Amino acid sequence: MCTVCGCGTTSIEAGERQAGRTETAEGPHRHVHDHTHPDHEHDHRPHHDAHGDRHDPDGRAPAHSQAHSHAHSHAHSHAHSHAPGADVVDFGAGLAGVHVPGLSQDRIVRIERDILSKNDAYARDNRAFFAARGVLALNLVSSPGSGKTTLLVRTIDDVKLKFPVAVIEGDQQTSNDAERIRATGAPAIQINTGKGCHLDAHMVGHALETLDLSRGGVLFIENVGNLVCPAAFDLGEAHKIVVLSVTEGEDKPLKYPDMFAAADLMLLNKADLLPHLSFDVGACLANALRVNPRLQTLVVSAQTGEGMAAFYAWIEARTGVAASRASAARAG
Ligand SMILES: Nc1nc2c(ncn2[C@@H]2O[C@H](COP(=O)(O)OP(=O)(O)OP(=O)(O)O)[C@@H](O)[C@H]2O)c(=O)[nH]1
Ligand SMILES: [Zn+2]
Ligand SMILES: [Zn+2]
Repeated sequence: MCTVCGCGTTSIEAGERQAGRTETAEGPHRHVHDHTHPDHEHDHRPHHDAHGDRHDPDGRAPAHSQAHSHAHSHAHSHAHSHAPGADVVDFGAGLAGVHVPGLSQDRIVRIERDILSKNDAYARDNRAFFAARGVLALNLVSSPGSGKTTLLVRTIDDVKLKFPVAVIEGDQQTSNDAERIRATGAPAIQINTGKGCHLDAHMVGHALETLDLSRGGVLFIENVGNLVCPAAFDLGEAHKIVVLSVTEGEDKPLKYPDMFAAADLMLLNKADLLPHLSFDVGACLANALRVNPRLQTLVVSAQTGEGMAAFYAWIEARTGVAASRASAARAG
């Protein structure tokens, strides 16, 4: 979890901000704060202080302004189990399910609850924003390199005449993926998370302020390549889609169960490579269903297009639902 990772140096790409369109804020929440814009410097604090809403950049305490040292001795208890002679040392066995040096399990649970409840409030705003516009938001999660961007590029090329598509790209650094998406003609905005290992709902809310999002379209959110942390963060999406590639091993759903439990659809990608591997598709799907019996699964190749039509049908069925919800909301 991100109490471990120390996330918090996010910057939302300024290149997409149009000249003269500073904070026109079509997005679900309007507030500004200290994130970096590559092309200019400004201090948002007066506005930020003025609106007084829940907002705490990164959810972390202010940094100390002066270096200091303090020597102390302390006793601490360990929340991991390693019975003498056992061949497993389990750091996930405690109350918090995670180990953070220097923090007790109770404290981790409290911090995590606080971070997640703030996130959930932003996610609700995002969800309301999508609902009002009939936008279907899909959050793509996976380990690095499973093929998310390749899959998105092919998907956009194949569906863009049927419905409008926009993309939010999450990466620790670089705008490479957003550029690959823009080459398809679809609007894309990059969120760089710096040291952060996942997108959160607050970051997505800011990206929505500048993204050119059409009513009734599909918003793909490509999360940071990481099979762990993005599972915990609701972005306001309709569905998480986990992309697993056949080069990663069929036991990934068992090793990283949270992600497969959080997803509604699994795309097993790079199927074109199966003739060269000893990967057991049946075993992989069975493992995924053990973790999440409701998970839908499709075997695809983003490279050859195999299986992709079924994915487009899955999306299209859901765009209809999003659109009819939006018109029902307008009517009633
Ligand atoms: N053979 C094969 N290669 C693929 C397929 N999909 C993606 N790749 C390759 O896998 C590599 C990683 O693909 P990306 O689309 O960049 O993966 P990603 O999930 O977006 O990566 P991150 O954003 O870094 O997490 C690239 O070399 C792709 O060409 C596929 O279906 N088959
Ligand atoms: Zn993390
Ligand atoms: Zn903010």
